Amino acid sequence: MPTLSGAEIIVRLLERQGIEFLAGIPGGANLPLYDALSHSTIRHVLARHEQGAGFIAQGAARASGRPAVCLATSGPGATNLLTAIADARLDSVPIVCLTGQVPSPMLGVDAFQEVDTYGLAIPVTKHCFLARSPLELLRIIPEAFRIAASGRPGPVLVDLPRDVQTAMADFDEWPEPGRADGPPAPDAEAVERAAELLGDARRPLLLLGGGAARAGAHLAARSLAERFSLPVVCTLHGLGCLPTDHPLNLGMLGMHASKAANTVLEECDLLVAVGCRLDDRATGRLDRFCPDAALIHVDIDASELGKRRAPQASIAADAADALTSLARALDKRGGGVSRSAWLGRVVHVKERFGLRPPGLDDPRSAYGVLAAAARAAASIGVRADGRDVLVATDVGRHQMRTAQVWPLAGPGRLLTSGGLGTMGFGLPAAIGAALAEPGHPVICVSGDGSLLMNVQELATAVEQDARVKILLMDNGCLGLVRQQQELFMDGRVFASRFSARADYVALARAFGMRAFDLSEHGDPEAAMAEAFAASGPCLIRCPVEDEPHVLPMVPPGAANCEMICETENHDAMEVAHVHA
Ligand SMILES: Cc1ncc(C[n+]2csc(CCOP(=O)(O)OP(=O)(O)O)c2C)c(N)n1
Repeated sequence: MPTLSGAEIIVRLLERQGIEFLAGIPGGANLPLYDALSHSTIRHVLARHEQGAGFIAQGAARASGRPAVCLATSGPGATNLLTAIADARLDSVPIVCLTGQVPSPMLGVDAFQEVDTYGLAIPVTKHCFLARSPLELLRIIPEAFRIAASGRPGPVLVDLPRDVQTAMADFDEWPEPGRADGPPAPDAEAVERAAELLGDARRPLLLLGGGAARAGAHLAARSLAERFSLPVVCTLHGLGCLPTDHPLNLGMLGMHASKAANTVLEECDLLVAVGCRLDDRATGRLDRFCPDAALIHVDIDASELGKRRAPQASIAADAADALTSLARALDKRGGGVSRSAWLGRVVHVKERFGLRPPGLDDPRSAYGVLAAAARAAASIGVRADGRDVLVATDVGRHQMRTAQVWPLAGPGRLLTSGGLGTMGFGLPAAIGAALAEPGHPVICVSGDGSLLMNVQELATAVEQDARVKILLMDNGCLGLVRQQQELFMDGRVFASRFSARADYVALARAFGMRAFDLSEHGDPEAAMAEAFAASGPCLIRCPVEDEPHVLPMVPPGAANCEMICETENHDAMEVAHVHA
């Protein structure tokens, strides 16, 4: 019968859970937990800001698909963590956040470093616990992991008053580690109804989101698409589900999609949306999204079905299971309509309206440097098991360019803050990914605005010798904001230029990181390949002063078909309906 303190119980439960490392910052209210951790085999990653710790955990969870852990003390430690938690909630990332709290008898008296962490966290977590006794931890900690990983994943917070960490408890048995519940099986009737709709559709389109990527549904999706002639579009988090050069792949939909993708959405008569929540960045003005289409919605989270648009059929299930059942039901029905006119139209639209980013061949341009980096990464990144580089981004123009042109070899390779759009995500998320998946080089595409939001984590990257390669797109401004001011505020650029410019190469070196300026290298691609192949972190400054706008772009509040394109500013899209 073990007799252990609450802090020791937590650490043993984390070990039993298989946690290999966690990120955090100690303080008075979580010191007992840190003391217990000092006797553990679990590696502690000392972040330099709690938001950094939260994003390190997120990077690890996104890259590995398993829940990851971060720690913070009470008060400012907990509030600093909240942005990373909210970000995990919107992007469905399983993290378990353990926060120190003032001793239970002092709760509610405005004690030193007391905030109502539980109350603050409720709206941004999937679930929240306030531990009241060390024995209760035997239930709460495995439950936190179960909830974080089950169904639609998300962040769970456990608030730990200091006295709960120090109190001793006797107990008989360790609980089983918390594991994800099995997903609900696809309902046969719902599958049948969906198969009927899909069987009869003349212009169907498959939309794959982060849920499809996370469920490993890319193979089932590809097979369905190829066998039943469905062109495919992806959300930001669904990118990589189909190879970039697959003939049925139209790439990303929505705000920065190709005109081809948004045109096909405009023309489809059935949208099969899988593992996505039809958020506004993807749909544009909702009442004008896929105006002629019926909707089949597949999501593991039943509360997403009908949340934004009423579906004609819906399946609450794991994406891979649902797509496999759907294919089986279609096989049983047999026959089906010819979709050759639709596929012909898609080929035409792709040829005519596919993305043609400017400067792709010039490694010193904003798009070209990414294309060169992707080639350099491919030359060193692919391992025998076929796993390649992971790409983390920050938020801004560089993020959308990466989504547009980085050729992803599989799902889940792009780590990016899609829902909350949090600048400062990139560097710490890349560190977490590199630590969780040490075989993968991780490339972090950042902007000079975003990098400064969690620049302190350069120290963490160096300390951990994380294999993170930062491609810093240095344009001296908050590029995406400036773009919006130029396009939508009649060119009134305000508060979006930096008049004081940092020397980022010197800054990285000051943290002990290797760094170089791409403009000083004759062959940028070779210089990047060399940097990517080396162990440890590195910063590569890419000057992109006169970058063009990232286009196409759907103006805020507009319909996707009102996107601004390269050549025909503000012109509505040509839409030719095909009734084959
Ligand atoms: C924490 C946070 N604050 C503000 C914003 C609003 N915002 C979106 S993009 C952007 C500019 C990003 O600049 P930078 O990182 O330099 O990237 P660029 O657009 O220049 O490529 C800003 C301020 C945000 N997304 N996140």
